[in-house]
Amino acid sequence: MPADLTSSPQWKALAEHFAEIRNVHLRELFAEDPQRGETFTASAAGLFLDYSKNRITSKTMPLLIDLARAAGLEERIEAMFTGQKINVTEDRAVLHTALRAPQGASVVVDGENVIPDVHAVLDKMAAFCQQVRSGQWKGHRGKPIRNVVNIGIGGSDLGPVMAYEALRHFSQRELSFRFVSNVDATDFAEATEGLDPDETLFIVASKTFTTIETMTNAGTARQWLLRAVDGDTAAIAKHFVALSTNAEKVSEFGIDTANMFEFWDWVGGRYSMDSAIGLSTMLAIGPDRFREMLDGFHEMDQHFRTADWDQNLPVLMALLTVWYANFFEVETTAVLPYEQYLKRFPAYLQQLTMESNGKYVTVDGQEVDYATGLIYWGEPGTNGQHSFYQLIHQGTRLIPCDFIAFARSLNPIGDHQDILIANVLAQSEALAFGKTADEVRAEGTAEALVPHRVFQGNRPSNTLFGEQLSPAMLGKLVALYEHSVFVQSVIWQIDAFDQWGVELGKVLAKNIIPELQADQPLQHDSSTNSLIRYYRQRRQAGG
Ligand code: G6Q
Repeated sequence: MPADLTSSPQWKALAEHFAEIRNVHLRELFAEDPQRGETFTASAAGLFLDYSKNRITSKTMPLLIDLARAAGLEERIEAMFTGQKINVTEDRAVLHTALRAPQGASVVVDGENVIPDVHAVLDKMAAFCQQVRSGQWKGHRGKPIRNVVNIGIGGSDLGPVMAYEALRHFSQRELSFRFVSNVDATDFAEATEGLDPDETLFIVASKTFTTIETMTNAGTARQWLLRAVDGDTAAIAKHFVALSTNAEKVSEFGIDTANMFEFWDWVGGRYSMDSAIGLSTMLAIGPDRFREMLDGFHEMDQHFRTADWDQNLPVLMALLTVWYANFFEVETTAVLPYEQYLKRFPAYLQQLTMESNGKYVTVDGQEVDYATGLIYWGEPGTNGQHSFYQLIHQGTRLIPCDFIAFARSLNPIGDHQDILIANVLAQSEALAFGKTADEVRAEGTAEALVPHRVFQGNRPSNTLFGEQLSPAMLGKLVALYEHSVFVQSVIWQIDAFDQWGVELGKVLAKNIIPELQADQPLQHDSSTNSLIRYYRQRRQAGG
């Protein structure tokens, strides 16, 4: 691995190449090479990636691949898959790939093969889900479960919410699913509004079982249930289950560890939707479809591990991200699914990408002198076209886009799908090629309006196409981005699997809570002190 990335020969070669092509327009690149739309593509695991509308020539990807090789990508991939402790700041293995490995595989951590444990938990989850879904599992007063409320935050929420929305089509519609994450009581109040406690199951999802938001919401849920059953704590066993690594805290809370579904410290929160944290997903779609999702993840894992890098979807997407972040100095990227079921996918990706690669020091603690993680954002198309796309088309910033689309709708009605797909294709075309002043004039536009109606184009995008959204397809898509994030981190030499940045605010909030609740001397900065006083004076109505 180069000690200093930006002075490595591979980086310098890229900088020189960038100087040559920075002003070259996609119009020229397409005109020069009529095969471009076929050459710059790759397919794997039922996903087709068209990356031809990127600002690259035939030299670019080989140079980026050289950079990845020099950064030790090959060894890092193997280190991850084989359970080495690549999360160095937490001294942990990073094994989300083991969560979807087939029975019979072997991944050894601290001398032990973890795969049998993974499958034992999956079996326990499946047995539980079958009981709940069939109505065999009864609440405390004998009613079957109709409502499932997942309480969790961050990695213990975003994956489950996203997956539930994405796979709603495959869900058991008699069961309703709600998600509580925010410590703002409104979240709990609205999520439980109208629910019958006798028919409600709470899933407390927390790797550590110490997260203040989740523990506060879980405590409130317990009171909500106990109020309905005249304080009979025996009801908890029928209405609460836990997803955690911390059995001690789970039983301290009052949940029988027989109702706990375990995972392990080598599963990072934002990489946990395919662990026990996915219990709500399995309840919704059933164990067989959950297995299909895991198989989709695994297929992409295998592709990532074995395919040549010039045909490797996660590697290609990661290298393009590095290209834009470090050479074009792009700051954000938009993820634009043309699939309504993926409406929470951009929010999910925000955590995956930004918590993983929002780091300013390398694995060995050196401050970097290059940009790392991009800002991810997005909304489903076509909605975004009628709001923020304006800035992508005609603003002053370069925003590479990932368009995601499927050939077949899960709800084929009339010609909706053709209209939807025409839009996604039209957007990437418009972004790449734009509209010149001559073209605008030729339409008879008044001269004063010409500049307003010119589209400069040369705005890059990837298009990811699949046949149809399914549990397996979702697994492939998530794994694709997980591995892309990892490849980026290897090049940037950062630890993609820790999240120290989340800590400071948590500690400070704990200190402030008692200061809000009782009058006591304040020793913060003058701004924080005065905000605390403002709140204290107003926290009670009429106070
Ligand atoms: C994810 C982060 C973070 C975490 C939440 C919830 O990678 O670590 O988002 O998932 O803070 O943590 P618990 O699951 O421990 O409650």
